[in-house]
Amino acid sequence: MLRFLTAGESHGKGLVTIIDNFPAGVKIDEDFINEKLKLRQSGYGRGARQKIETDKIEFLSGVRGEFTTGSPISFFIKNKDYENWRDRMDPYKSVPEESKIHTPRPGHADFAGSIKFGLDDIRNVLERSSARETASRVAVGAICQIFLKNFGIEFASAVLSIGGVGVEAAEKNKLKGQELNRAKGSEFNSDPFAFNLIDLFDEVISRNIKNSELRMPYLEIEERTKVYIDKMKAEGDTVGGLITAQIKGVPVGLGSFTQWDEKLDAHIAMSVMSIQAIKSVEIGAGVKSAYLKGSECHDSIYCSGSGGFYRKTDNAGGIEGGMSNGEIISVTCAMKPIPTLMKPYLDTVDLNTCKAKKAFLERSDVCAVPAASIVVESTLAFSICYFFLKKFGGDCFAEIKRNYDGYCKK
Ligand code: EPS
Repeated sequence: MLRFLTAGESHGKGLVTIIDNFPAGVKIDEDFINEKLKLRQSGYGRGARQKIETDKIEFLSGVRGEFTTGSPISFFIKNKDYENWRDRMDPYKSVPEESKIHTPRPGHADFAGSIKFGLDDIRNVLERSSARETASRVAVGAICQIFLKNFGIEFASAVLSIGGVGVEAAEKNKLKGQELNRAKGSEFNSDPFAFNLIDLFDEVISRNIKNSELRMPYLEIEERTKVYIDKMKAEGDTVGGLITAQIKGVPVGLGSFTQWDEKLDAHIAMSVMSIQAIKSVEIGAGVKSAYLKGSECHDSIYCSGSGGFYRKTDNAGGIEGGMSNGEIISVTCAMKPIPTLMKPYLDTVDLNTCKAKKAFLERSDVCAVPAASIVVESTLAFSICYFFLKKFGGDCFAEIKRNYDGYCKK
């Protein structure tokens, strides 16, 4: 069973990750991983911290001569900012009373985390709950993507809207350019909230996402969104948004209908929901399915001339009965605004004295939605890799390839 563990604090020495049960014989492209790490650091609205860091993977084990060996893969990602935090993050030096934090930020892990672990300094919670940890997860996802690319499985992600900006323009665009939509002819397609049906693999759309500082599929809404982010920054506030991700080339039958925890959509929901600040996960038409009739919602099945099967619509988001059905897997999720604000808007209390306080102010990102879209793509890559290895098994690449080819030939 493929699994991974991460460790590390936001201002500690760095992040350590172990991936277990990854097959041998997979050629590792370090540039691809570092490119994904760089993408995760970018995006309009990121804070000063990203100017300090240049995330790069340093393999400690499990990769030799460019190929995985089958042993646990471990790697390190350095926190350059540690130099500025040495004193406060030292494993041996005691923490002076005046530098301890006792006022939890509403919306953060601070409150429940410090009560749960009996901690008298909220820094012990915030350091680990920080989204800095997502650098590890992006590297894990990139390694999974490298493996899955060998089987024609590709991933894409985009930001649909930030703080509500983008929704209206996306709708306008969709109405004037139906050809950009994958699911042509579907009644659901004309719905303004059918964002999940934007084809992220379309040449124009994917070029737009690549050229956009916000990773948005429609460049004309980018300027308007940036103005909004600037306004939030000036107000000392933060903003969230909607993210979508798609996976192409997944064979029929990953996941299972036989047990609750074998379902691909259940695993995907857990993966995506585990990302810091994510508050919802939808697959395919998602919430909208509740408003459709059965005859509108379900994707009719057709035979292609070559002996395969296809659908004209994809409201199921590529998953039926907990299994991939061969169509594009599409996931949409909502990210809440980051809870660390630059102005004292939120009320809180001192956990020691119970006195009313304002939430503490700290350097943060105004908007990290573009970065989170890369994290979403990465966690999906782990989920797909997990089920791919379950189905096609094997300890080395050649064995897995034989199993895959045998299944696909059937
Ligand atoms: C974060 C706060 C900011 C972010 C950080 C997550 O860091 P700092 O407190 O050092 O300014 O930049 O994210 C990262 C460091 C990262 O690499 O994504 C938080 O409070 O969660």
